[in-house]
Amino acid sequence: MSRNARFRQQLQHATLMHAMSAHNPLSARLAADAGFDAIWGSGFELSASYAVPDANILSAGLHLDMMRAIAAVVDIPVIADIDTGFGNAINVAYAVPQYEAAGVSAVVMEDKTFPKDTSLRADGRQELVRTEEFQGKIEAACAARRDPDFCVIARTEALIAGLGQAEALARATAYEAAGADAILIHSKQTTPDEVLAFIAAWQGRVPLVLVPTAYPQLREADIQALGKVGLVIYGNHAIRAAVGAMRDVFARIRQDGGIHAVDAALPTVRDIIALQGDAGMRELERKFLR
Ligand code: SPV
Ligand code: MG
Repeated sequence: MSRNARFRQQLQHATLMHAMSAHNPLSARLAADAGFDAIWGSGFELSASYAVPDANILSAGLHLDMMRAIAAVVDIPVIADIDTGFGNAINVAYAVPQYEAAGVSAVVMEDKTFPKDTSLRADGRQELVRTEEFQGKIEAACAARRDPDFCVIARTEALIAGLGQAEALARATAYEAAGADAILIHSKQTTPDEVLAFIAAWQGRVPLVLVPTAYPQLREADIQALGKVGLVIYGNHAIRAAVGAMRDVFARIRQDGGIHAVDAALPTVRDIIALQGDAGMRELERKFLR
């Protein structure tokens, strides 16, 4: 079964899938090794790794290239965060086949205006496009895919924008009607209450997707028990882990005046060489170098 078909089947049935964010192929490989079901090709993480805001500062091509590089080194599905789709429905129609050709299994597109502002920032600039306009973008994405198993996930930022449950439900319902394969409902409240209220009220047929960054107390077992959620995305834990680890080690080296004290606690150079795919290269050497 293809990677796309596996993703679609798992999203629609069976147990809750979990995706870990990645900002480069190495972080994706570590997430796959840890046992995550899928990779979240996070715009927030990629922006952070370039030290720029998550506000469409980076080009679409740069994100696309990173998704291609990630999909090349992992077997698990890659879910690309295409923000608002880089413009209107026309931009979406051009972007989706490129993501599909890059080896991605799904895109998540959000209903904000382009250029977007990041969702979890306090007092971010959160403006939504008209529901009909976003329906057109979903329809464009669905029409542009070549593999019917490629998934189009619609994300509503209605709760993030403070527009309330009724607007969030109306938008999610309209997005399902436009052909979305799943609905991502995002929230920046520090308790899961508004997301739980949304889930309880959701009457749609397609599964829901959660990104519980702001309400980490909601565990997978609790989400699974709700029955309507097909995917949980851990949106920024790769970059936060990397930043924390680098900050600690860099500070320690300055403090100690050398690398003598930190060395034993770090992954070995041999470990990194293995993560670079050294075994595969040695196999090529054995076969082809004469
Ligand atoms: C991302 O990881 O880029 C996301 C999730 O879109 S969030 O940052 O919570 O908006
Ligand atoms: Mg994003």
